[in-house]
Amino acid sequence: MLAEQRAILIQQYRTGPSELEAALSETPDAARNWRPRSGEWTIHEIICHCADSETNGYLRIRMLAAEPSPLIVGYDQDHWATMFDYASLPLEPSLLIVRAVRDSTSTLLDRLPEEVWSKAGRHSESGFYDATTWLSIYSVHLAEHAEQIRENHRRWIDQSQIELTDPR
Ligand code: NI
Repeated sequence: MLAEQRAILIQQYRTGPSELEAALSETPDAARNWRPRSGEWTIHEIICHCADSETNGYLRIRMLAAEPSPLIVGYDQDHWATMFDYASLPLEPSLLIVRAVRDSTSTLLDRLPEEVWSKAGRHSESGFYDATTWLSIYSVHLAEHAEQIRENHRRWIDQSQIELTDPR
């Protein structure tokens, strides 16, 4: 990957928390715990997932940069959501975590030496994984979840209207 492309992805990574916060701020409280469908996350759970995923990402890029043969350990994100009962967790610490992880790691990314970007690591489930793999995934991670929040919100509005017009 060219340094210019990388700089664009790092910039996307940096602005992720603002996108997530903006999407969340547009949703009313009543929509945040609404589950679109069994097995899908609520808006509240999406935010909690972001905190856990981003902290994994925080550690992963540091392992990739600093360790000689980095091993990235996969995890079952749906299991984490039920295991840690995301639905009952407070939202604010998760938002603070996401913001702090990204602010801290953006600075680190700007300063990584060139050779780090192509140093091979391994993911316990998906195999080959290097810092460029990492950046491709995490640069869009929060933007994708911001879109998922907007989509949940749209669907919540739709079903609210169905309920309102439903003859009883
Ligand atoms: Ni995710």
